Amino acid sequence: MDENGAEAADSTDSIADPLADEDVYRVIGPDGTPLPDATVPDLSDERFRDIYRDLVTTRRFDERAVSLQRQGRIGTYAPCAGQEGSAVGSTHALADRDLISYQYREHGAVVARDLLGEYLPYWMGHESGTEAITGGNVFPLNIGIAAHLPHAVGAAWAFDYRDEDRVVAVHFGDGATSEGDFHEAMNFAGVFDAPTLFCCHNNGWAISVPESRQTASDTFAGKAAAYGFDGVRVDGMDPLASYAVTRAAADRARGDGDEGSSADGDGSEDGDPDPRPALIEFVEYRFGAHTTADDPTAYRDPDDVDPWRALDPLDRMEAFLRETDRIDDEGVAAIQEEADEVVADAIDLAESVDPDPSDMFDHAYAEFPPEIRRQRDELLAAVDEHGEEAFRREE
Ligand SMILES: Cc1ncc(C[n+]2csc(CCOP(=O)(O)OP(=O)(O)O)c2C)c(N)n1
Ligand SMILES: [Mg+2]
Repeated sequence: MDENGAEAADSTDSIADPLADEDVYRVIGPDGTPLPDATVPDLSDERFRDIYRDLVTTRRFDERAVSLQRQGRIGTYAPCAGQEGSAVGSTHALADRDLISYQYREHGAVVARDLLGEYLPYWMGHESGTEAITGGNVFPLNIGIAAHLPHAVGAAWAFDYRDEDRVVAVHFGDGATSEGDFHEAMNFAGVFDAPTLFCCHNNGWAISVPESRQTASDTFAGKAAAYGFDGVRVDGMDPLASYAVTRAAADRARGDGDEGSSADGDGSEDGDPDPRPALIEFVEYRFGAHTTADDPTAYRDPDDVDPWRALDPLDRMEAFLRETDRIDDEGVAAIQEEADEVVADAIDLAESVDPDPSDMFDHAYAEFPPEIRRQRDELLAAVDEHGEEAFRREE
């Protein structure tokens, strides 16, 4: 106990054995073999390979993005290595018309929507990176923890109100569940049947705060009970389990699920279940730092990562594809080459953005407050006097 009566955070009490929890849904084991009681999703060979390709592309992007940050070519970056399975698997389970709203680490969702080049400028400080992805039904990423959840539920409610057959998958971390916005959004979705999939990425940490200090609940999924809908735990490092659970939840949110329920009390007797939201807890781990500005050795033992590395979603998916004769050495090499190209093209595209310095003042205020206007005018006058080149960093 410290002087405030709080027990010291103990990194060893975050999940030390990733396979110990029996309530975590899995389709493939650590070696990629389908588990005896699991149902492998009924997907085409091409779709299985596409999922693998998106995992490989996301990992490649992650490695390049960290390297670009080290070279000063992007500002800060939030690595996702280890967490690709949930973002990619869940996005493949959605229709293209469905909306994705995410925190800042679920890059795999953007890769699966084929929007990497449009998105990367965000991390380079360009406004265009937040704007372009909306065309692919992805909301701009959100850094204010949980602040996007009420917006996501609002969008879902609007889809329902307009009778559009669309759901919203909103991604956030375990840390976000301690924010009021999380509870307000969950409550609203539960009461008004807003077709929302609350995708909680439980990676065991909110920067340096371990899961044990984040909640006294047994699980994050269990929090759904308070709002009258289902919560489910799934291995977020198993892309196929992530797919299966998201698909079932999306069907349920559309009112196409198997089980009827009158939890909202509308007593519908049309044979279809009432559409209900869902909370999906993806149990996973980030292999690297919180962001490129973080040093995880300050709060967790590097050895803690090893049991999770054994569940690497890329290795498991590749092993599954090889074992079921869906891919061979040549196929793996071709996918790696394709991923390299997609990432290189995205970087070229992002680095070709030629921003106007005055962009930084836009999009926050409809009308500039006097102080902001003064700063903007001063910058524009200086650019006029000295030329834009004078403000560019030497490469
Ligand atoms: C409202 C708010 N408070 C604090 C922060 C600072 N902050 C940035 S990331 C983070 C941790 C979030 O953890 P989690 O939701 O588990 O997501 P993860 O980073 O693990 O993916 C915090 C507290 C913030 N961005 N927004
Ligand atoms: Mg977290």
